[in-house]
Amino acid sequence: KNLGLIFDLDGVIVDTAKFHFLAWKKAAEEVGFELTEELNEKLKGVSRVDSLNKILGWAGATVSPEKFDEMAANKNADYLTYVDKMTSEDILPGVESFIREAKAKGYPVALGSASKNAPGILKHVGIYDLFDTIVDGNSVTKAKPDPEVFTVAAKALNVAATDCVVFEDSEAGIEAANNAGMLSIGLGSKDILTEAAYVFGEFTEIELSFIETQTTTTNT
Ligand code: G16
Ligand code: MG
Repeated sequence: KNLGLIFDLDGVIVDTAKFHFLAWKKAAEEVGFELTEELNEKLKGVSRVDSLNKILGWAGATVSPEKFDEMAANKNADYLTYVDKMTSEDILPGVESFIREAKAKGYPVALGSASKNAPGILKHVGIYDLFDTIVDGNSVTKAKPDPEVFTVAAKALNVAATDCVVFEDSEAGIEAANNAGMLSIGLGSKDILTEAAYVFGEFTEIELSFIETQTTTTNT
């Protein structure tokens, strides 16, 4: 069977989720809002513009279009100061060897990320060449939970959606994978990723042989 494996970036391959949180927290303070880790879950996997819209909504704040663009640009600049310090040591445990094992078995591998910074981050940590295709915030218009990022990735891999497995750390991303008709594997907490077909704490707990035996039809 020709499985296609699709990996989210932030929170799955690298722990940039904590950097997004710190940068959004600072941006939120500007409109007098304290962003909690709990609310931050709703921003994971969500595009930059949609994230800022959510924060402004929670804060009950309205800003001019110019101010909106400035806040988004400042958030990204802030975020990139953290990214600049990243090295290969910031790759999350087990994920690189998991991808290498899958590739050795001939399975095509894609990145499916909402981030416009995805190619830069992958180059930064030295695993850009590991992916057969990269679909990110520069190549899709509809943000997760819309399935677009994953359906575009499946097409590029030339694998049917029902034969694709998505690895995701966010509620929006799990929803997107389910909407695409793919098998959704959550990385994180079962209490948060309640819609995922399976949830694991980290990649060191996932056997490729287990993934190979699963299909979406067994759990939707
Ligand atoms: C990610 C993060 C989100 C972030 C989004 C856009 O996606 O999870 O928190 O807001 O990318 O990132 P950027 O501002 O770099 O374009 P993913 O899909 O890799 O988890
Ligand atoms: Mg993510």
